[in-house]
Amino acid sequence: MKRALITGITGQDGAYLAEFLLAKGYEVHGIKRRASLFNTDRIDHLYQDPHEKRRRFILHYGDMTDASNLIRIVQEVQPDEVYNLAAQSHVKVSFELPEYTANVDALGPLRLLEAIRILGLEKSTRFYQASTSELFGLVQEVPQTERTPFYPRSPYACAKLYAYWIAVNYREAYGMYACNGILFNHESPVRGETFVTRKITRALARTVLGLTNGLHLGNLNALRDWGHARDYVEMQWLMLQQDKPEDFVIATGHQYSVRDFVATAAGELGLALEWHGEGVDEKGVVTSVDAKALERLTGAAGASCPVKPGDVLVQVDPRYFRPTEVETLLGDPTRAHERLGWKPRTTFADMVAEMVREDVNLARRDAVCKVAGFRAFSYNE
Ligand code: NDP
Ligand code: GDR
Repeated sequence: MKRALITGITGQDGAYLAEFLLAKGYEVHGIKRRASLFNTDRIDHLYQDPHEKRRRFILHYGDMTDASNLIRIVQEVQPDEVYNLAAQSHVKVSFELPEYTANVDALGPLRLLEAIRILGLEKSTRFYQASTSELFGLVQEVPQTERTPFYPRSPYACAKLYAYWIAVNYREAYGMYACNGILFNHESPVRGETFVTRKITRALARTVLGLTNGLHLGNLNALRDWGHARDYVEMQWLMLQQDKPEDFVIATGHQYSVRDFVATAAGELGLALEWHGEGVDEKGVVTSVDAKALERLTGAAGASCPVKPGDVLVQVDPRYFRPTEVETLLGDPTRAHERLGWKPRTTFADMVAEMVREDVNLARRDAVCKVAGFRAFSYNE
């Protein structure tokens, strides 16, 4: 049985990858951080009781900033494959936490690679580094391939640039099987709530169920190549199954704007939008509400929808602008198609629909509590 170690297992990709590897028969070990609240929501369905004899899903407390901890875990697990997914992964937040981001996202992978080397596992343990299309930043070429020059535009991307090159260097210096997946944005119903896609689907779902009132966004013109996380984790595994380690761009080859994303998600809910104004004054205004579509999705009578034609659904708030923005990203995944036989399965429209559906379900649960007037039981009553 192959043994995999996943850092960042509590994150979006970690959860999908763990599920994927378990289905392939792997023993899966993951590193989770100590937190004051439970932080394992995304992997709770995979949990196996520590008292079970033949457990294949095992979590270890750890942190990418703690080298001795990483050495101990790697020694204990003796992994065939290490997937380094852990990161402070929010680009905007990295401007506020630049040093911490560098510590986790740049030095973290170095610590992990060193742990493998110190323990003499450099010829037996394969290493995957979660690299990113953010490396292309101020793009030098469209579409971006494995040969497009990098131009990082945030502390996050600068840290990931170091991580990219240190993985290449350990491959060349020590003959390690280390490779970079240069992944373009990928989303899912378990995407973090502050990334733009999930922020949109969550806010729109909550709006039609009367739990909130539209949303504020930053740069509506940003263009991204959005795929589904479920498709992309398969690629992470495939990259570690080759004869020799190589770096690959993973993308769909299709590009949409943030504005397109809003319109597609709103359309899924039966809301049509028109855009008025420009720049910080731009607004997304509802032009029509398809009560039947809404009813199909939410279960609530469409006519009771609090959103009416003329309502402002989206407003621009400059607080979400970034000091330096990545305006456009579009990947060319030809190499991955040709060498690994990989193609993304989920279309943009299907992915948005799935995210909207799941957020509607979550919002319905909250709406039931609101309508039924849930009140915690008090022992003094
Ligand atoms: P998430 O933000 O959902 O998950 C990040 C994971 O890293 C979480 O498990 C988090 O733990 C963990 N983590 C953060 N800091 C530390 C630390 N100091 N020590 C240990 N673990 C830590 O990211 P995604 O799943 O979306 O992305 C996975 C990786 O892929 C990241 O490296 C990201 O930068 C990269 N990437 C992502 C893309 C995307 O579009 N999703 C595209 C390209 C690259 P906790 O749950 O406790 O916060
Ligand atoms: P990104 O994802 O920065 O590409 O990094 P994010 O969803 O945060 O932003 C995408 C684009 O949308 C614009 N935007 C907003 N973004 C957020 N978060 N919130 C807003 O309100 C908003 N309004 C507009 C942004 O300016 C940006 O242009 C993600 C992360 O997963 C990284 O870890 C990963 O490396 C890259 O994708 C590839």
